[in-house]
Amino acid sequence: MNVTARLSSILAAAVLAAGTGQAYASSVLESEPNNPFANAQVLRGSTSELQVSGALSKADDPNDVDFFRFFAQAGDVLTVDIDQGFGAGESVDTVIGIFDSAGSLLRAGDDASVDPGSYHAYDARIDGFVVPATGMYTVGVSSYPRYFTHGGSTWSGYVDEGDYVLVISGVSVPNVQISMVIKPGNDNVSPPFNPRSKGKLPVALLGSKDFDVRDVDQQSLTFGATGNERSLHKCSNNYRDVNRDGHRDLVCHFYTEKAGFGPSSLEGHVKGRTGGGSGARAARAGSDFEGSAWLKVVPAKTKD
Ligand SMILES: [Ca+2]
Ligand SMILES: [Ca+2]
Ligand SMILES: [Ca+2]
Ligand SMILES: [Ca+2]
Repeated sequence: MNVTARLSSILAAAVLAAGTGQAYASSVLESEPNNPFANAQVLRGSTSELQVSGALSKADDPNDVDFFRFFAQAGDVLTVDIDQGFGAGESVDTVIGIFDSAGSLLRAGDDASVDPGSYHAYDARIDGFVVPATGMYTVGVSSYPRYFTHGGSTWSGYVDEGDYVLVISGVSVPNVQISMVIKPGNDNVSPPFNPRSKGKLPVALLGSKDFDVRDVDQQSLTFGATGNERSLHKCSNNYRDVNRDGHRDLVCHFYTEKAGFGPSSLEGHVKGRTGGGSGARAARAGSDFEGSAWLKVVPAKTKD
């Protein structure tokens, strides 16, 4: 297909997608190389749905297949769905597989009934996959007749090419509870402060064996009366062990004025997410966390 035809088919697909109520605004683009299995692209999301726009393309690899890795929890019921792969100018007949972290093929999927995001039954789908254990899982996308086998290799055969959208839904959003201290180093358990202060409030996010503070995406941090306040000034990156328990901690400074505290505030809340990094750290990343700590607000002076 020439470029103009390609472009008009993409536009046609976009218009049709809009017509069916399907929106892929939050899709990430595939990042090659995402094969073989060990090179899977890690997908992270703050919602229960992960979306990626990909292509099986000989320009990527003469035998292109695509792998995407994500975190899921035991009991999650997943739908893994290909949309816009075949029909309306698209022409790849997709097959998919779900693998555990060791590469065992747990489920395979091929043609399905036409759903709201698909034009043709050739788009693969797996419904009702129950996640057996909390951990990392991988979805592979290939084309008929190159079905997946254990380890992420495929049957040989004609290499089909084309764009697709992969939608993984039903992933539970992890929400890890962490410990924190407001005004660390102050011996008072509830250090008093003035909520109208122009100053900054130091908060220590306490690391543990399950929470490595180096994984924190610092720009994601919000802190204050509800935990949604965008009050971050900056974090210090020396990861000092504030409470001397052998785990690194992260001390961040937040603008007191932006934290939204009032005279009746009892607790401060922090919210954030892990993300970034590489290697084993990236594999652990991608979960939301929150923490709370007591605070004591200086009583307002009354004139009487
Ligand atoms: Ca690809
Ligand atoms: Ca690939
Ligand atoms: Ca579909
Ligand atoms: Ca198919």
